[in-house]
Amino acid sequence: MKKYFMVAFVAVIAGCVTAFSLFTPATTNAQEQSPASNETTTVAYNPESPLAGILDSKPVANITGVYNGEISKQWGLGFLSIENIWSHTLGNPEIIVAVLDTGIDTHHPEFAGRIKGTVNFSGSETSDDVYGHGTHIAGIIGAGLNDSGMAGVAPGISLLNVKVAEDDGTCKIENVSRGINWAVDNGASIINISIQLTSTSQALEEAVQYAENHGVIIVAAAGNNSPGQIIYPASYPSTITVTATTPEGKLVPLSNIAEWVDFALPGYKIFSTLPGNNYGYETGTSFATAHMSGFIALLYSLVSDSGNAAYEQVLTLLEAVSMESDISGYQLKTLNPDIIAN
Ligand SMILES: [Ca+2]
Repeated sequence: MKKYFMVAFVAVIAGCVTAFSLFTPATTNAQEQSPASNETTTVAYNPESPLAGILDSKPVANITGVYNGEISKQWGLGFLSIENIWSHTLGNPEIIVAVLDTGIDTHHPEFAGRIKGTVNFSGSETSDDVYGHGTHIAGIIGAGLNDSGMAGVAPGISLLNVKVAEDDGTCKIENVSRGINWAVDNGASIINISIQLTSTSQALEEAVQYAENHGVIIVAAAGNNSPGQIIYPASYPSTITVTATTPEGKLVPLSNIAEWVDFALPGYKIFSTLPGNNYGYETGTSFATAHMSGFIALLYSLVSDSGNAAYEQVLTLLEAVSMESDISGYQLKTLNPDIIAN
């Protein structure tokens, strides 16, 4: 059976330099500081924003000071002006993001009580994350705001651990298809796929269609270091496809770019969880993708509809906070939640 490689690790297996090892240590260095946001501005929002009516109806939480502590290493949260939305929701625990990946370290304290299901479609004997990729993705999406380590974009939402990739970082197409179907059937609103497949199958096409029919959003990585190749499921029109930027708004080297790529989001030196109660930095389109999944989970947390009505409303809100941007000469969308704020 032909195998395919995880986004961040494809070049490792090909014997080249990886997209993330160029820049990032494998483990946490407490002295290292990513470009951190020190924003502590008072939350306000433009009353003409499409989000204004929704935000008006939500209680305001006190998040003063978080930028100086738990999330100081996470420039991606500053990029998202996360305080604008966190003051209204940290994420609804009924909103579920499925992480189709190498597994999640479900014992990591950052996910305590919020992993609502686990399944193992891989050939591994364990549903835990041996490789480290899936735990990092899960942390970016939903690590807890618990005065420890770091926080995910949506620290209040719930997760599904859908292990579809092997312990060496490779992945079979049919396991991605099975994972998508399982996630839809088990309550996911969003499916994060930071996996690059270079071919597809009828079953994968049908699974992507199944998700769309059920109002489930698939967020997929554009992939790394494979110029000119069509990447699946990222290239399907119904998926939201994400490539990676630096804090300066440049395309991260080796990030794929193509007409089927929708967004560019933070994917450089991204701090997140690793197995064994660890943390560390990684770089690549995988991690940019996770920012989008977390952000969409917050949008889902703000809408009161469910099912396909929520899906349509969330896509409308996403469009409202998106803007065209020049990323190293390419016209891509990025998120501009400052539209909400003045
Ligand atoms: Ca935390």
